[in-house]
Amino acid sequence: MFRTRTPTTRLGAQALTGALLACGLCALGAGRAAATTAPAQRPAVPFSATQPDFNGDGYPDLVIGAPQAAVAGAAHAGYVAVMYGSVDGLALDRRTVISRNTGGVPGSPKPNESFGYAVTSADLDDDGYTDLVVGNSDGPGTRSVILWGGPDGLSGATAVPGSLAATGDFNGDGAQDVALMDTAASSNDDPFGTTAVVWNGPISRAGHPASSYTFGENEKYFDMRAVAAGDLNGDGHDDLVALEYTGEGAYATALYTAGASGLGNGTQLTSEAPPASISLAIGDVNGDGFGDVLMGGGDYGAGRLRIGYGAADGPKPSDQWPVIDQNSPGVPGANESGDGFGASLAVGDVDGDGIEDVAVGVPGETLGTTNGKVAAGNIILLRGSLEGLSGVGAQGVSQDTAGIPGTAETGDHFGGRVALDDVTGDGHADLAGAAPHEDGGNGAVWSVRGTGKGLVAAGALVVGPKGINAPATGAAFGADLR
Ligand SMILES: [Ca+2]
Ligand SMILES: [Ca+2]
Ligand SMILES: [Ca+2]
Ligand SMILES: [Ca+2]
Repeated sequence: MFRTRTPTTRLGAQALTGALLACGLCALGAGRAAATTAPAQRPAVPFSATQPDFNGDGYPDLVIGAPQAAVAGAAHAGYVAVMYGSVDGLALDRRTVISRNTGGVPGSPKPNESFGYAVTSADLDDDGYTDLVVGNSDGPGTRSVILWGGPDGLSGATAVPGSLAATGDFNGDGAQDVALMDTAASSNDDPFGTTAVVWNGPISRAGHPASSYTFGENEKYFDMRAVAAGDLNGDGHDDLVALEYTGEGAYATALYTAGASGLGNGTQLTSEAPPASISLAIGDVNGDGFGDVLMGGGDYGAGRLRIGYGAADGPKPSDQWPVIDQNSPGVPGANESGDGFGASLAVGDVDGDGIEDVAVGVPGETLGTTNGKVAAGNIILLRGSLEGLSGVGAQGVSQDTAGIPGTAETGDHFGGRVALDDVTGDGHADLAGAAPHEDGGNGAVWSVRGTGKGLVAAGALVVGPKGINAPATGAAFGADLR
């Protein structure tokens, strides 16, 4: 759980506002079913308070991965761009670009390392400033880095094992931990296998965790492809969900329920049909204090979002999970093969009612009814409520939405990645949506503001690599966001 210090008191105040609004909704909903009653387990700080604030000014910041960029002559070496939030949102001149070529970052730019293909954050040294974990895709055997937050933003770095990371307080001691997976994506029958280790926080800048342990007995034989962390059973320990390649063309998702000693062995949540292009997120979308598992995408088809609501004994079996797709009432757009509804997901409270909402990327969506722009892409905002996530109040945003910069074009894949960070610090999460294929594969990211009425076009901004003087050609800018 994110703990506030002096520079982040704005976030604390927003958390209080959100809680009061949520209680107001409880009162309004008093005549409804007992299931809407707020339980005692509700956390003191909403999940959305875990947003990254690297410079500790109270305004959450946005991280953009550009893993395919050439750096210092090394093709596909990659970098990350950090855009700092402010009362006016993001600005092109308020950013830091960091690669293996940046002073203080271990290593040097390496062809095909794809630094920045996966990014995640938490305050890992417990100094009140969020830190950033940047992964590479050249595993197994690769080493990621932690970039350290501070009053001037990110600077300095420490090498850590693995290519893919998830942060959370797994052992429930109040310090943020990081699960580090040394893994890779095998395209053969046999997985490479994963070495999964947790570094318990706080972690020193010299690279020493408070303690560490390995977890996941079966993962020695499986590849981990995607991960998400959050507390699904309300016991104060963050749990982990992972998408895994188990070999012979088979995929599954697994749940690692954390206990007093942290993460142990996984149990299977779902089996997935290949190619298992699943995105994972955890957030509390029904305001009951239990984190809920969100699984988006699923195949090259229309895509769907499955919701495993958390509870004291964890989520129900997955065959009982509700499903939302573009056939669901209120959800914009048509349910078509290839849309990839849910190929990317992000959780945050956009409308400020204290309940988390979900941005759903639909990067394969065709826009326009005649001569449709195939895979121009779309992002749909679904609202959380005390009854759960639904199509009620859903909104679609694309480059063809009035007031949004840019023009939707065939193959942009707008919505290939999404994030919900409150970069204006007003208590409403703002949308970041990437089109990694925009501009011939250079990529670009849009920032769209959240309000009490949802997403609005006013103040929308587009950030591309050229606009921040970063390497642009084929960069896949926005291939990951945090
Ligand atoms: Ca900030
Ligand atoms: Ca820190
Ligand atoms: Ca919940
Ligand atoms: Ca909300």
